[in-house]
Amino acid sequence: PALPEKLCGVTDIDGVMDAAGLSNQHVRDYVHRYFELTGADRIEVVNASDDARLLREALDAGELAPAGEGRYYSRSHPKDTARSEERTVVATSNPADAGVYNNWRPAAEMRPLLEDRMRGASAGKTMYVVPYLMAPPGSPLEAFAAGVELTDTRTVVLHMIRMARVGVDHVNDLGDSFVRAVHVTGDLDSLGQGTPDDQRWFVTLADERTILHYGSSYGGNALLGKIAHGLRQATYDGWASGDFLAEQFLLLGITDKQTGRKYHVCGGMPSASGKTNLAMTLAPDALGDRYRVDFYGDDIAWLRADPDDGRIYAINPEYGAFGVAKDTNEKTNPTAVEAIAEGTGTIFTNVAYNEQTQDVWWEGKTKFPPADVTGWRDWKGELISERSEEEKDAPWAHPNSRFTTTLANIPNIAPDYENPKGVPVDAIIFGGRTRDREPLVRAVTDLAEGVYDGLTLGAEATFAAEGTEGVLRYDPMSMRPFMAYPEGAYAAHWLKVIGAATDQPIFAHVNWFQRDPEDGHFLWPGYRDNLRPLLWLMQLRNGEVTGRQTPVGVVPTPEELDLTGMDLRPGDLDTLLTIDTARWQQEMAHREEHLAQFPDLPEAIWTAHRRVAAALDDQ
Ligand code: GTP
Ligand code: SPV
Ligand code: MN
Repeated sequence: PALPEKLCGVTDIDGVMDAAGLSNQHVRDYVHRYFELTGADRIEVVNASDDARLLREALDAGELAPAGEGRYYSRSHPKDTARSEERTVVATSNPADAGVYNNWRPAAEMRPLLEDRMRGASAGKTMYVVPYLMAPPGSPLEAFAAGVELTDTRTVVLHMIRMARVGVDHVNDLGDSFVRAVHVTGDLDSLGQGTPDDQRWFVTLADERTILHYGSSYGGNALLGKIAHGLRQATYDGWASGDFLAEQFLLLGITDKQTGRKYHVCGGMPSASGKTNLAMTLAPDALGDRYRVDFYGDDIAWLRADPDDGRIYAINPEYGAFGVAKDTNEKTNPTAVEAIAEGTGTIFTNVAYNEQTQDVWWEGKTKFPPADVTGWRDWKGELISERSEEEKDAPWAHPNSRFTTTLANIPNIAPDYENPKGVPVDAIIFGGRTRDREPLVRAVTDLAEGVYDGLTLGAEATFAAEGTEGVLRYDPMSMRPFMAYPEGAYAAHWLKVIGAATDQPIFAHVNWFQRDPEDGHFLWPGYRDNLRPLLWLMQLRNGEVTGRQTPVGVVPTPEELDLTGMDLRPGDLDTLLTIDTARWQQEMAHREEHLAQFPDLPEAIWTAHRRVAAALDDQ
């Protein structure tokens, strides 16, 4: 049906909401309030079935370009290409909610600040009303999963339809229990991004279950169901309700076809450290047809203890994948290549684009960029053929360029990925990019030591300015940018939720990124071969192998790892499985400083730290 148009300066908002079947009065009041505040010209209520029409409109408006059959290309503003941690705040009314990483501010200060920025800022635009659900319908955690994003940008809507379950049915019967998520893009040309006069703010008013984001239309800054709700709001809700954990975790299943056993592994790796790749992995061909790996999720998992069988269950609240394009190719990730093929509805953002052939390219898609540069433009839209001598080696794609594809496109999607209950978790793994010290895998069988390991997760500093060489940028449980309450309480909540399970998962720390100190090559080839240490971990959990006890956990013996078909360099395997005591002792001093930042850290975590330190000293 044709939507009522703006009449004499007054849009018939109620008429639009009636026509779309949006009946929840609390939602309607919220829409009215922000329609007036932002000064939008029109509203439109979105259901997932609007996708085809919105795509056509976006193509007509030049917001998207075709990237072959059933695929799309978009470019973000060049000053708007990633999440901004400095401008991200969690605000509540309780100063005791301030932690080290959550950038806490008083809600009473932030709400007016954001609403001032948003006032009139959507003039001339359409306000899209996007009701969504961050959970499989019927999940025990559904009460925390519903939200309504209001956004003034059409491509954000198209991303939301791919990344979340979208439609009015998800919110009509909920009364007031939905997250209010307002996104206003602002004038990206004049927001002073990254300068002392930065105008952007990305605020989660956690105890009001309200998200106000101003000044970006990219990724986690703008798709509010994903990071702002699925992580920041949900991690706060999980703590406030006492019921669950929300973590930046991948979630996968491994089926041993020979025995019929199925295992589920979830885990945290900091942003850009390999979650999507691990969840989309396939069993290495060399292992024959013995194992199947199922994708459940690549970025967010919500975890709870189930009183019925005493196990930890995990769901992926998302409905799609927002994956890093760089280095995605047939060899590293054939699953991803298929998930983003023509006909999948995939949207690429900030890769390179050929306007004549409608082809896309990014660093690592092929070894070298296309030899014939005719028609190719880089992520900023500049013609490659017109690059100056200084520009000629610059990347064609932005390093944080991404693809957005819906879960159903992923060839190894688990058959039961929509099971509302979720799946029982056998192992929780943590892994960061570390060039030395961390072995390929070390298992941790004690709960407090596992939580301690998560809290001391880090990735090596990538810029000299970010830290001293060899010192990690700690990223507890890979949640540093998404932390919403104090770290001491976070650790206690972890001990409580996982401790409530009578059949607890095993923990492990993994590292795919050890390098040779001489020539810098990766000691472990990674990607599909990462299944091998996970298989060992499942065997350890089953008591089929014993490994070798070290001060920092149980490490496989070389014979226990299935290395069929690999040709590791001599010596590399030894390094991959060795614990360098001196290097670890250095690290323990840094950990002590890191943990000391958090008041109220549970004593069990300190005990675990001291136990590891003492075991290293005994070596
Ligand atoms: P976010 O979406 O930002 O949270 O990132 P992510 O953790 O999902 O990381 P992703 O899987 O997209 O990988 C990030 C980068 O690491 C990509 O360029 C990958 O190609 C690379 N990578 C992933 N796994 C491996 C691996 O096992 N070995 C090596 N050497 N690189 C890897
Ligand atoms: C991350 O940065 O960890 C992401 C991408 O998953 S974004 O949605 O932009 O936050
Ligand atoms: Mn992520």
